[in-house]
Amino acid sequence: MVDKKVVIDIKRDLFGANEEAASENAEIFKKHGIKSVDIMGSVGTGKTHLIEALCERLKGKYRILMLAGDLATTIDADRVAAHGVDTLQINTQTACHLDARMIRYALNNVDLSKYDLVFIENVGNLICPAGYSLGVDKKIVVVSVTEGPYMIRKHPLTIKRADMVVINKIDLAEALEFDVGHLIADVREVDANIPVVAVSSKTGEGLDGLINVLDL
Ligand SMILES: Nc1nc2c(ncn2[C@@H]2O[C@H](COP(=O)(O)OP(=O)(O)OP(=O)(O)O)[C@@H](O)[C@H]2O)c(=O)[nH]1
Ligand SMILES: [Mg+2]
Repeated sequence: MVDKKVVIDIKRDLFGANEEAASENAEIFKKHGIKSVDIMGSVGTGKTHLIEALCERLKGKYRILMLAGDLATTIDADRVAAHGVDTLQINTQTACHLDARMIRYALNNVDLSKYDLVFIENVGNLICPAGYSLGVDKKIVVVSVTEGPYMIRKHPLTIKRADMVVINKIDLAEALEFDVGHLIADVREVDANIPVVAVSSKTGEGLDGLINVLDL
């Protein structure tokens, strides 16, 4: 008797399809000479604030497009648009992350000849976005001193899948008795070589260094 049971590895299928779409996105960015950065991090770590600060510093050098991922609202896209930067909000409705096909849909709906740098703000969440490649040059994770000292140790996978770690809100470290050096040491435990930059997107401290490390 023929065994007609077919086992489909849904996880492999799902992630495989995303990887394919991500490779195609990478080709699209390359074809248009666009640099691209995916910014991940928990809710409230300062992803939008960081993008606003970077746009202020970089909008004279690059024509920037910002894609904002959130379950609902256009709040983050509106905040960045207030800096004179083009934005597009992607509302995922139920999904806890952006995926490569959502980015493709967005890219298909803009004139890419108008841009040379794309910032993508992923959905506020330290877990899901790390599992989905978007086809960008750099995937960075923003943690901040307000989430407590254990974020890195609790989320090693996200660090492993990132190209860079940004520690934000260092202006608050003293008041919160937060040891930034300790957090950097935690990152080093997970990945000895990943670049780590400590910044305050509020005061601007560390942002020039971050721009350097991002090669922008
Ligand atoms: N003191 C201080 N506050 C900051 C800094 N960066 C962001 N904030 C504040 O932190 C809060 C959250 O910042 P957002 O930029 O909205 O954070 P987010 O990561 O985009 O949040 P979601 O999109 O909701 O996940 C806001 O009140 C910001 O003003 C910083 O460097 N220092
Ligand atoms: Mg935001």
